[in-house]
Amino acid sequence: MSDYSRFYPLVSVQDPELGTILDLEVWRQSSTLQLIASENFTSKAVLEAAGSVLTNKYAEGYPKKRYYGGNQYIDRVEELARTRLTDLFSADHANVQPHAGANANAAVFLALLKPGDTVLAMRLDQGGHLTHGSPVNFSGQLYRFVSYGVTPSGPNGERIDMENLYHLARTEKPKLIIVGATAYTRIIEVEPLRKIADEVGAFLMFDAAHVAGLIAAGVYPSPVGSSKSGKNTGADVVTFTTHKTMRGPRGGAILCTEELAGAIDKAVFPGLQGGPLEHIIAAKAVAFKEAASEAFVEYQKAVVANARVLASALESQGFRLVSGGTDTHMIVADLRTFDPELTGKEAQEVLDLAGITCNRNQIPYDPRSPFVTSGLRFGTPAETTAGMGGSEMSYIAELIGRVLRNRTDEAVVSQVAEEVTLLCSKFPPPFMQ
Ligand code: DSN
Repeated sequence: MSDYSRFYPLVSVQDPELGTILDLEVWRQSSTLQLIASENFTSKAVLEAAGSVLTNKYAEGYPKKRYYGGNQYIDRVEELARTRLTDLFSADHANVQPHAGANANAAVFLALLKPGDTVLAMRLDQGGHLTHGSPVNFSGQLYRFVSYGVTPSGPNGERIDMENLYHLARTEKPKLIIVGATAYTRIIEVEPLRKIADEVGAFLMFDAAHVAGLIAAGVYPSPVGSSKSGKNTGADVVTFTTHKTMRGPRGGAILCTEELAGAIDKAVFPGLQGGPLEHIIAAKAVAFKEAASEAFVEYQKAVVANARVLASALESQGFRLVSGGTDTHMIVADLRTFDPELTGKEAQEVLDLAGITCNRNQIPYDPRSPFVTSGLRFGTPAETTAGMGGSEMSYIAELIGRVLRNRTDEAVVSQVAEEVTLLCSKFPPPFMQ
């Protein structure tokens, strides 16, 4: 391991205990493969803004409506982030204060629902998110969630079951319909959902946590709605995280129609959060500027192209792909065709030993529990940022197949780990460059 103290010279001297741990994480991020679909490498400018003096400031409230003095420059930071975000997505209104995607979703529920209200959302075990009504999450405890899922596997299978969704919308009369998922590899078109929401008088929320960067770059259709002129053909609210395909700092954001702007802002603050993290909001502003560039469009096209190559190379290794492939940055692989005995848990652990970082994931109608699973989820955002392309994706699939086929053979696991280190040394993440 090299000396990474140049990244945190004061920490390494003043707090060597923490410095050593940071060294290890820098080593891990730069010398092993980052294939978790919800992760990315930010630019150095994003890191710099996130580590800026703005962390010293209390700014409860919103620009020009703060509860503390001394916010004249902070206001400009937050205004910049909001304007860049509304411009990027042609949105009526943006709130950049949510500390995370879960907070963004919670704020929407607080703004639009009363406890006990019915919400229609995607099943967690078929691709949905914890905050979409899981019984162990506040969402499932405060609201009455009804879930739709995906169609059975087969040609064009494992897609959102629109017939069932429509049926549930008409019979359950939800106040809110949520679309958008954490393990769904196909494009979700907003127009038919808007029609269903209008017919049953529901609000429509699109959780774009995973695909926000793809949307910003125009490689995924925009679900963002507007109430400014005529009929809204998009979602009433779009929530997302800023650290996945958006490639910004860890955090959340909300876009909504002009009509809902006041309610959403009130729900974020004072409804849910206190002082905003203005250093993170500054880093979001940097990321939103980066996302408006031509280079970002090219990057997102490469993310999707890499995912397609990785998907088909994994299929050649014997994995069945949920939905048969991907339109996005993400792949969900069913391990049972590769080896019926292999669980997602064991596969994730062996891949970790070989320096290939991904996460186990349930597949639709998975007979195994969420802790064990029959699937693995992979994503290309981080390694595409590091500069990898199609030939590296094919090679990675071969490494994954080789190590999982020989998972009890320590020599093979070590050999793959060495090859991973060599590969990663040729594609350093931005913070190493
Ligand atoms: N959205 C989850 C993921 O996709 O990893 C984290 O909450």
